[in-house]
Amino acid sequence: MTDARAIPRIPEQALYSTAHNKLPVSDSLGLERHVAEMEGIKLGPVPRLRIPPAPVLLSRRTDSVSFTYEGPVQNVFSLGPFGMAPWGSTSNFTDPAAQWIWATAGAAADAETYIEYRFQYIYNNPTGKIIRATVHVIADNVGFVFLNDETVGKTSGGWKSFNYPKFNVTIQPGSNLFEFPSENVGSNLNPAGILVAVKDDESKAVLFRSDASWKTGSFAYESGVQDVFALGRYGMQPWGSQSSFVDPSAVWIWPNSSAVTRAEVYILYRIQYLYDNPTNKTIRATVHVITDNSWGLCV
Ligand SMILES: [Ca+2]
Repeated sequence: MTDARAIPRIPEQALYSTAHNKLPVSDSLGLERHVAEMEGIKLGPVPRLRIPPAPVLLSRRTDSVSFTYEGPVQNVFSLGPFGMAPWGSTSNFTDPAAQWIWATAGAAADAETYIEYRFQYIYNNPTGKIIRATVHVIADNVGFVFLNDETVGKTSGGWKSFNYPKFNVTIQPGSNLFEFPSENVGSNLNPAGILVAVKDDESKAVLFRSDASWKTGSFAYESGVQDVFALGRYGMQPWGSQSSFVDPSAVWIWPNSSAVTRAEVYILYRIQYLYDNPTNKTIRATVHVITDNSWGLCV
């Protein structure tokens, strides 16, 4: 149960040795193919790589987009307009009508820290043309700006400064998904919110601003999941009960029903469980895991 085995792969040195270093480094699949061919291994056709365009390419694209909100979403809470306490009006924010929003009510006074909320807004550009615009954002405390699944930039504070974060973006024709994954920081409950306005660079008109119509995303299972098989309770063979596992009612599971006696090796399964915390408070917890054979944990 302790023999962690590495998944075999082509050593990195082989990919970047002198013989191959004229190949485009970004095309790692091509590199692996090239190495395989040099070693006399026949491979099937290369699947088309889906490489997201770099931001510079995005600004030239004029194809229509139709993004939708990501995951199950709920409405945000509007905390109040620009100028409100505790943030004040020192920043001289570009749009005084923008509202501070957060995922929990009362966040202008107190909000949990280190919980990431993904604030979302879909802007429909009906013009049939791209719009060059500027995203103005003040975050209490930190986060990112994403546009149509691409990272635009990082946010951090700004309510005390004229120099709060601003980002140039290109809005495509169609439904554009703006996302602001944000989190409050600190060792105790403290104020949290984000304030956003997006302005057309040419007309200087506000295209949209943060208000109660925004959504905040929560987590969902990733697509394509299927049920696991229950193999039997803790204590069962071949694993036994020597570990004195914390919960004897826990059940051994695996994606394959015959895994007690026989399971494929070197296949990485992503086993997921969605825990819905109904308390509206942070829960500090310990994860107890026994795995045959090796594992990693994402929360
Ligand atoms: Ca804060």
